Amino acid sequence: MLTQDQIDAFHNDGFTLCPGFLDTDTVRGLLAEADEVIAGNTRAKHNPERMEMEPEQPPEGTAVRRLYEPCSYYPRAQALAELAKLLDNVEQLFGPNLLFHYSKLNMKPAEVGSVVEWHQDLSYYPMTNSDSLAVLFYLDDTDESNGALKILPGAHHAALMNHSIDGFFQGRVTEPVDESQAVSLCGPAGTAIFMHGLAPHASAPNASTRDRRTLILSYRAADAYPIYNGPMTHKHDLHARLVRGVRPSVARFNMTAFPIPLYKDEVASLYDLQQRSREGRLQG
Ligand SMILES: O=C(O)CCC(=O)C(=O)O
Repeated sequence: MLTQDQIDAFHNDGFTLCPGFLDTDTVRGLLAEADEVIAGNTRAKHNPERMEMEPEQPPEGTAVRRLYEPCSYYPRAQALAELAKLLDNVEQLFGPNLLFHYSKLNMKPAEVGSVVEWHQDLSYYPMTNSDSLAVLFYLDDTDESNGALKILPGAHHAALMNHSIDGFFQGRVTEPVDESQAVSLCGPAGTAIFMHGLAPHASAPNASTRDRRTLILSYRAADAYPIYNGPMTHKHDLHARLVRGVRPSVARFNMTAFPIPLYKDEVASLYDLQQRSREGRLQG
């Protein structure tokens, strides 16, 4: 179970760190499963619904940027999503009725792993309430040199930061971020980070010679209903499923306003969106 200090840290700072959450065998199993999925894929030939490749490589390059929805498609990751110990922890934070929301495995491969710019997860999928979190499992020893997660402690208490320009969603914070307030979350393989959906976070490219694979599972309170925003709402909720308790028939609200992300064009992913934003292609 999470200790009271960990629960307090989650509520006060927007995150809590649990080193040793996964044992070595579980980490090895999850990595072996990912290796099997990735084997034989190249930038030129892969299924874009299951994985996204690093763009800065030749067509025969094999560096994967992200696996999509491992907890829906692959048995070891799926078992993790329903692990009682994990759900017990999420229940300590958000109560007995819980939805699994989505999953991804960010590969951040050695020497090429892409940047993730500052953003808040909930800016992508507005909900009636903000009881949403991501659990990030480091599958490699992680420190600043291979792209540890950076976070702004306590910033989840404030209103959602601006993620738009000219009314169009950019997928990244567009107001100044005071990086001097950021902390880097480092830890050995097996560390779990429980991160609130409103916590601003980012990570640098991986310039090191060591991979930084991170399996990310998102959960939310079952009374957090999506605010309808066209096809992206459906896309973001495709893998949602009840994993504990019941689905209340009444949506709970805990915010007075929620910015709606207005997409300029169809985008493949956060990376794609942030890249287009950097290039100034998402403005009015
Ligand atoms: O992989 C990372 O460092 C951050 C992941 C993240 O924020 C995301 O995929 O939304």
